[in-house]
Amino acid sequence: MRTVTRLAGFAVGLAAVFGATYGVGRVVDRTPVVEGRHDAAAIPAADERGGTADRLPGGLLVSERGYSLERVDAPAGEFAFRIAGPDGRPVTRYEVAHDKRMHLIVARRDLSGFRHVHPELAPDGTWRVDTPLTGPGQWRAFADFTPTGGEPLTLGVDVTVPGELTEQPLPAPATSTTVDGYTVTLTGAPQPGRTSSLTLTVSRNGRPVTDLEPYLGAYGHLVALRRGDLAYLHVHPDGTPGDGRTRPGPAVTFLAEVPSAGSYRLYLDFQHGGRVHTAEFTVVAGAAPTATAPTPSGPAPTGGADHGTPGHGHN
Ligand SMILES: [Cu+2]
Repeated sequence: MRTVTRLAGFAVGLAAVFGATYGVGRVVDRTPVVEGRHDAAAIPAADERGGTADRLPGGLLVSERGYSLERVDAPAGEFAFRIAGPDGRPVTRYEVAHDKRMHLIVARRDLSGFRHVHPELAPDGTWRVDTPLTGPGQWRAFADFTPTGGEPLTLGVDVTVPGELTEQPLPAPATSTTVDGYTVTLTGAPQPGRTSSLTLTVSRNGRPVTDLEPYLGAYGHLVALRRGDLAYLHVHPDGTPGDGRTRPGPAVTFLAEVPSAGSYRLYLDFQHGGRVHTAEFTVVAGAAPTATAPTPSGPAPTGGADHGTPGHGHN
């Protein structure tokens, strides 16, 4: 599997589209500008498409490489959108990636409320799904897709759901969490600018779970969102069901690369007992590795991906 596929969330950016970042606030009404959005401009100029040294994280832009995410008015209880292509018309042909032609991920700006759903495509190019926005707040919606004939792409848009919002503090970093009666343990720590191995281990009632079920073509599906700007990283397991070496648990290993130091929220979707469960973790990239995190290559020389000048003085 090509690296670019495995790290599908790392949209290979074009410097020319950075300016579009500043347009996001205008596209969506009533959404205050979030300071962290400026982070995109701090990322060093990316290579041409296909470059590997510098990557713009996915999901920061509402429009990229000629494709734009456009919300469509929908009845209450439904979320609808289109992808406009380089010719301005709705895209109707998509490649299947990880079992689906469209992955829609939503989270609030405070990283709460994560949902990962799969809309249905109408012939006119409109994607519709029962709304995954579960309550009031400032949400970010990510469309993760591959247009036929194009490269994988993740576009993001802000969505406001009116109502009283109680902002949730980001949970403290932890290496273990529970969800639906499962205990999930994380080993490994992301290191900015290089690929790190993250292993999630699932148990229930103190026993390792060794019969995880394939979900979206894998034994686990991991999304990472960066605190502050919700840069989107979609990482996939190191191995797929049926490849002769990947076991159905208890451990699922991912290869992930985060673009900068900072706090990230990890969301692991896994299927067991016919149901999908989501385990969440806060991790801090760039912190000292934990004892369980192997760092075979020793201290990393600083890579090109984290040379960005932090901010640019709007305070
Ligand atoms: Cu999906």
